[in-house]
Amino acid sequence: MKLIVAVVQDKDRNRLQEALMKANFHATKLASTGGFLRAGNTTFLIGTDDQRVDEALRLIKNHCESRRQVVTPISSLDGHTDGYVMHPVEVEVGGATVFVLDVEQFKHF
Ligand code: 2BA
Repeated sequence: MKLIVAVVQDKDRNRLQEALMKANFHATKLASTGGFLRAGNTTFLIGTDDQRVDEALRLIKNHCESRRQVVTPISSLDGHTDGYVMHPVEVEVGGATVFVLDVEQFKHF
């Protein structure tokens, strides 16, 4: 069994959730925040059989767009910039950042 951890943009979360449910994947959606943009994004946890990993990755790829964003980054997680002026930068975000992990045990009590 594998655990797929997928960080996606909020704009894509509903489409992806619907597609996962329609294809009978079990998924948990968490509200998350990117460390760089400090903007909200969504993290999906998807537990699935090894044989269905490619299918889940395809769904994620097909339902998550990459977008360009102009942002003024904040230099550290606590927001302290120590007097430095941060300049706006253009970054390409997403479609999705995905990790696939081996699951040692799965229990459902
Ligand atoms: P953020 O950390 O807010 O990053 C948003 C986008 O900003 C990134 O898009 C990337 O294009 C850019 N970026 C991030 N760090 C940068 C840096 N130090 N310098 C220049 N540009 C930078 P994505 O790569 O598509 O990442 C989207 C979101 O996925 C990230 O939001 C973060 O929440 C997550 N993520 C990405 N890589 C990760 C990793 N290795 N571990 C955990 N989460 C990750």
